[in-house]
Amino acid sequence: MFITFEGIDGSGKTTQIECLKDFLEQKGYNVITTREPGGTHLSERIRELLLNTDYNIDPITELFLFNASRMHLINTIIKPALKNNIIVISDRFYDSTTAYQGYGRSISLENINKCNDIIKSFGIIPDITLFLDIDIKISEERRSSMEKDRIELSNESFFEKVRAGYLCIADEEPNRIKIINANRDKQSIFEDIKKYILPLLQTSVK
Ligand code: Z5A
Repeated sequence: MFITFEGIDGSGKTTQIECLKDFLEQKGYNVITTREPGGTHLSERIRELLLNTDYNIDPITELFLFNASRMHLINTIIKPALKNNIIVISDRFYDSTTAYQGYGRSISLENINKCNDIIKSFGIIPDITLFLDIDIKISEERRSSMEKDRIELSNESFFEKVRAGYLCIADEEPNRIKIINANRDKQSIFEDIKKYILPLLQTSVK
């Protein structure tokens, strides 16, 4: 099973992924977690370039770098793990590209979909995507003490567009993408996540 988490920065993805991994492992499942951009040595190097504030990266270059990182992660980690019935939980996947580079950076959705279709042609499509929907102001408060990377330095209107984009994507694929109110405490959010994941476990091998 392939589970992805999406949401704007500071929506609590990392926190909830850790909870879900522990929960699934206690139930006896094999689980690996990964993140985008990153997750392999090469993809982590691409991540460093993408988030480095020294570079001024145009939107199309950014789009290709995210996809290069993704392809290497798929071939190196995700595909082999799924083949071995390991549950893969990824912090972000191609919905991030649609939300950030498509809706946020205004690259045409036609071009975004062309890239996403190449990725999908390798058969790696999330079984479920949990979109942690958080108010921009609350996410900013949660991240106020952290240093900002190149993308986090974007203005509030960029993140408004990204959030609106996520809501459009979720509207288009309600069976796969579940919207979770992430403005609440950690435990309440995790209870909702369990409600979506538990029914899927019946089809997964331990
Ligand atoms: N990006 C892109 O543009 N296109 C793409 O295709 C892809 C990515 C794949 C990756 O950044 C950047 O790349 C990201 C999108 C872009 N950019 N931006 N901006 P990243 O991986 O470094 O960061 P992130 O994914 O955006 O998230 P994050 O900062 O790591 O946040 P998070 O994982 O969602 O949240 P967290 O670390 O679990 O929580 C943040 C803080 O809030 C932390 O102190 C927690 O203890 C606290 N927290 C968590 N949950 C709660 C609740 N419920 N209540 C109160 N406090 C909480």
